[in-house]
Amino acid sequence: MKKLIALVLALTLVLSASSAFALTIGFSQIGQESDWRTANTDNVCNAIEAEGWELVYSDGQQKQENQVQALRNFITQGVDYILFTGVVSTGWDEVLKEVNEAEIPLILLDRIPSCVDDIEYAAAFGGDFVEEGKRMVRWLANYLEKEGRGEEEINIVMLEGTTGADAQVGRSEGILAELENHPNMTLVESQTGNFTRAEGQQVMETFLNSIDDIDVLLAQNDDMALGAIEAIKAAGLKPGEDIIIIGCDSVKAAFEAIVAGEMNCTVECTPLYSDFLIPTIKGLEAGETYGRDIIHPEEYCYDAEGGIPYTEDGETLSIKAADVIDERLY
Ligand code: GYE
Repeated sequence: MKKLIALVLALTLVLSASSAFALTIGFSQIGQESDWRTANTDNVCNAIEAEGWELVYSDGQQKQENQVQALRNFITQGVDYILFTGVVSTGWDEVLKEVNEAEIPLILLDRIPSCVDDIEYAAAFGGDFVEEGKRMVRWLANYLEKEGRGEEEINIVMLEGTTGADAQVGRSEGILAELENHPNMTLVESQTGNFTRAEGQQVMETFLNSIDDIDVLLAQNDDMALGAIEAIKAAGLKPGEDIIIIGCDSVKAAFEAIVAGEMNCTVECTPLYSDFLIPTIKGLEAGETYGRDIIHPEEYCYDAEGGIPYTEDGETLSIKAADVIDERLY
């Protein structure tokens, strides 16, 4: 009898140990460059752990070679799923084909690689970066109109994200395309600030030193806008008044800057993927398929007063940041 109890106990332990890690998920993340990234990492990792799945997390520290190595390690370890977002768009063909050959379901998140049409993936979810760029300029044009400045000559500087990142390429494309519709707006200078506050601040300093009359800053993420605000203050100017500042992401720190009158608008790009990701993995486990569509979340635009159109049809209006700041968790 004792032997039987011991056997049952041992079996229970083995079973509970294996079911505790029913799935092993490898997540190759880009790095920790921004508030957006921190929120994204926390959201994805916490959700996986809350399911009781094993998470193998790798921080690529902005280096493609680190991410390639991480993906190869996931293959060697035989993880059940790979979550992947690439620091730049190109150069993933070979390693993602290796993932395909290993028959590990690949879930593309956030920045979609340029080889997307040549690889197999189980599901894909990320921001519509071209649309986000367009929204930044549409909001600006409608804001200037409301301020009675619709006909004015407007000098714009731009802080770009990491060169070659899907989010940089897409937002630049959207911004440039939409600027074509506004001959009174001139993009006088554009440089990368690598999506970080520190570089946003440095590059804005050089803009301020070399360009006399800056009316608008378009920052391809909020962190760079927040860094630039410091540079603008240090130059004795009033951010949000002397220079109109538009960011992207809609992190809480940007809402705070808007409420303080130091920033004018932030176009949303949500980092919260878990509500998509967890049901998708459960669905895949149950044999469902998701096709090749890249799913974009529903996103908005926030500013000081609300009421400014930013979609192509002109029908959706910006939301007042002060009204939602308490709900923003990141
Ligand atoms: O906008 C930026 C982050 O890829 C959408 O990366 C993401 C971007 C986000 O560093 O803040």
